[in-house]
Amino acid sequence: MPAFKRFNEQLAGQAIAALLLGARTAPFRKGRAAERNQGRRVKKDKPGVLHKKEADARVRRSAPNVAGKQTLAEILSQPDTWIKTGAQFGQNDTLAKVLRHFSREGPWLFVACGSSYYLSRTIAAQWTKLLGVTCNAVPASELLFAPFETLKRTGARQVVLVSRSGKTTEVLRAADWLKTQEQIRTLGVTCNDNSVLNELCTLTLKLPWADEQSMVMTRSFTSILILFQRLGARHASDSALAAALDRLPQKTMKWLGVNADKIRSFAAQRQYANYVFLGQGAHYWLAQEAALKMTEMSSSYAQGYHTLEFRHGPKSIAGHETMITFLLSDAAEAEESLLIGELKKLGATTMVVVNHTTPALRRESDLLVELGMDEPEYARMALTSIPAQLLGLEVGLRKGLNPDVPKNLSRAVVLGANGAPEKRRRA
Ligand code: F1P
Repeated sequence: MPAFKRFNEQLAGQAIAALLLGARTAPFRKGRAAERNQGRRVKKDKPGVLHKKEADARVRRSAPNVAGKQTLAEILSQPDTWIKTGAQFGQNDTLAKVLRHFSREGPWLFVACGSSYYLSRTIAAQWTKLLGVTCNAVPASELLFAPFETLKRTGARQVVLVSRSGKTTEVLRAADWLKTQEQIRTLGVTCNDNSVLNELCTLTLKLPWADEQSMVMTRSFTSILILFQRLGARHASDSALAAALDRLPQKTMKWLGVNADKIRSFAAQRQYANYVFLGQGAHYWLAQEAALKMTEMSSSYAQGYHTLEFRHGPKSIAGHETMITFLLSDAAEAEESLLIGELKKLGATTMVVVNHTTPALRRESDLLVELGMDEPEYARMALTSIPAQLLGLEVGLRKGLNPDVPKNLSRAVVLGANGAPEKRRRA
């Protein structure tokens, strides 16, 4: 084995051991200390000054404990957070600042966990097409266990680390390691104003207004998606996309007024043993996110597939106990639509999310959700995410659960030095 490879193997071995044992470089220790201080600073606030966290906690305590109330409010607030995202990043021209630190050319690599990983995959798929550059996304653990292989395979020199909480240990450890790689520039993205990502990354973008009080990601997912769509539009000088994103919030407010209750009442009618979400291209990653929303909010069994892949085996589960949601794409809509009728004949219940409907789709869909937008497909992605958020919420409520506080989950997966999750807490 050539010396270079052996050296790399050893280094990788040391890197992995250090990362997994939670060994910290100085910035990370400093970062943790900064977090602890932050906690102490809050206690020293002047008497009578209500810290935001305490204010939020009082709102939580005062609001009648209606299951799913917070999650529903956050889902319906998405157009407002998109407006705030556009305004915030438009005002101080953060996007220009990002372009000064990061070149338009790739290869780019996104690193994240959970919904933030599916969000990263969605962005990577869109950027590859929009910017014509190599753009990948991996779960943070993939980078931690195969750091050099991941960088070699993706050729990444610019890495984006996405974490709504800014506390997910795998993401922070990845940022910690990347800081030791001189040739890499890192862009942190979080809804946490005080994340140690700030100290670990070359530049960090913060969206505190998009954070959720409840557990699962909804408006943080779509707001970060829109931020990167805006960044992509700026990179690609695509003014039509930028203008479409400007129009999206108002159009979505109207759309929610017409469709939110329709989706919620359909979801409340009955529950199924299996929930399937199908999507092609970038919609595949929205299908994965939709399946995760359904699982998190309702503890149901949900899976996501590439639409036409469903015929290659998974189709065996289609039947009266299966509800199948199609997120139809512009490129494959005609072929994807043929599958709807096939699965309906097998007894499955079908929900179809499509931009412009057709008589055939009306016939084959048990619930037809039409977006009705003239905007390009990218600009519709955030809206396309909403039906599954509402579906997961209602199925969870129908099962007597509280989607605001899902079973077994915490807002952030924080691991101890031994690699095991620290006790459940609201991060
Ligand atoms: C990622 C995440 C969420 C998931 C749960 C645990 O968090 O996996 O996607 O819904 O809340 O954390 P983050 O790194 O984006 O904060």
